Amino acid sequence: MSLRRCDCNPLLTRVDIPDLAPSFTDPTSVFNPGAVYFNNRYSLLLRVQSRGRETFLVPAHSDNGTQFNVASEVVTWRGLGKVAEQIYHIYDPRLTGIGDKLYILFAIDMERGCRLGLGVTVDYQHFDFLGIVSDWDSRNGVLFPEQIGGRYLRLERPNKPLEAGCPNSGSVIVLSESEDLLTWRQVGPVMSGRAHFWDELIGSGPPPVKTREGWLHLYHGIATHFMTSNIYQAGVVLLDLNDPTIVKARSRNNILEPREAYEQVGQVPNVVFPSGMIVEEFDDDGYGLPESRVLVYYGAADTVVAVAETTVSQLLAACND
Ligand code: BMA
Repeated sequence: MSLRRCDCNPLLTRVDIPDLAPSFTDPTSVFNPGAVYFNNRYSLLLRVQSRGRETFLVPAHSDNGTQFNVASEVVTWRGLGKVAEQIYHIYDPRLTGIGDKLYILFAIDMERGCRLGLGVTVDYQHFDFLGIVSDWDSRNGVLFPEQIGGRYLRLERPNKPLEAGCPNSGSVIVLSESEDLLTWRQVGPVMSGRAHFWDELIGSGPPPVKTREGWLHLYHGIATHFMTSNIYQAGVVLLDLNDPTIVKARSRNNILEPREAYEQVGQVPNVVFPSGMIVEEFDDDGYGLPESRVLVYYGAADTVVAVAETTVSQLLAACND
């Protein structure tokens, strides 16, 4: 198997989260973390859900990637007050370092639906809200770590109504571009869900990582079991370095599926949701080294955080399974 769960799993559960009154005490769950190696440490941005079902983002840091200290403060966004409309939840942050800045793309649930929001930090202590950066309903936005052809690029999964009474979701990941990170246009589709198979609905996982072979990208696929239960799994694709709308290879099988009790049982059963990926070694030109250790952080059953380990070359091989 290309992804091996760490013995330490579940990596973080609600008992690892300190009481942070007035935001929360004794929270319900912690899941879907963003992850990055930034300023010489492994850092997560945790999605913590209170018993009031409010959502908070909480930093956590580590020296080795598998033992984390959770900060005793929640992220407060400077500049968020300029949004007049009520925001219900800010969640599923995806982290991308560009130069000395760390950008955070996240989903925002608000009255008009779900939008992508963008934030930035340089020290992982002060967080600035930059704006709502999708005019359309969208989720699972992930920023590329460098400009390509003079443009910033991101992958995202626009949301469409699927069935009456069901939340919006989607089966197409698209590429979008921007000159200034704030105003975005959709360039075109990158990949679609495969009806009847493990990835009927899809959405980006962690931000893509540059390798000599192409952009390595994890995504989640959802098998919709007669619309009664959704099974969230992880897969991997390889996108062309110069034109990431071109899929060079895509795993036929999932590379991680709910098998452990902490993945199968929780507030949303049968979910592995990869949201952070840290490649430890790059060459001088910024390409991930084939033998580099890769840590994949994921939410399990919308209840706990888990981590799995692999290498760049194993993920590349899985693209062609
Ligand atoms: C998706 C998102 C994720 C969540 C998953 C399973 O639509 O809301 O945040 O982990 O559903 O509930």
